[in-house]
Amino acid sequence: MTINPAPTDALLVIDLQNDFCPGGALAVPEGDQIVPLVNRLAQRFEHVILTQDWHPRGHISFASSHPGTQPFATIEVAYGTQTLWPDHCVQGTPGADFQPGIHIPHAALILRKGFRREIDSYSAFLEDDHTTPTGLASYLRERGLKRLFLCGLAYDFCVRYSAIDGTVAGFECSVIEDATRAVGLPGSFEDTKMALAEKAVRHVLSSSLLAG
Ligand code: VGL
Ligand code: ZN
Repeated sequence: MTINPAPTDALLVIDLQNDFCPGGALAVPEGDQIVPLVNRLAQRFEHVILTQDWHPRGHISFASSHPGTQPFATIEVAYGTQTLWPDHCVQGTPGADFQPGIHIPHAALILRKGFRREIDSYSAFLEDDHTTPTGLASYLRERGLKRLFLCGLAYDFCVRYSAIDGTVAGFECSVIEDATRAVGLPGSFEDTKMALAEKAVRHVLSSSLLAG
């Protein structure tokens, strides 16, 4: 199958930042390996949007903000269950910078998320209270963008929730399976596959987008 990106399609590159790559604070296995592929995919799209996980110090998602807890444990917070992480993507630090191999000069929007201390935001559309919008849906609608292809990090967190919220907001979402990698907490990869299938989010391969 060949997919030719249309002028109403956008590539959404999720959180391709140093802290999510090997050597980073919350390294996703092989996270850096998708960078050349993402660069090539981006050339096929007129519209590219990058997201950037962007937390203040003392963010609610950091285990260090909750004495007595460890990274990867979960706690209950006002908006539900929160997985705790090592401190990562702290605003203005090198870990929050984009992976230096990314070369997408025509990307029109960099959307920062997770910048409120009291709410995490996996999704590029809604913060984790599932209510507070980031503004992305309005941006896409105003620009006439209808179909989204998602890549980046991490498959089982920010890619997952962005694809689901994007679908609920009325955008046709596909995940480019080989241009993403998972954190891989117990069961998280399998849960994500099921959750995306349930919302009719498609999985496509980069080859189908690069062929045409
Ligand atoms: C992410 C965990 C914490 C992600 C962000 O980008 O998938 N995961 N913050
Ligand atoms: Zn984060």
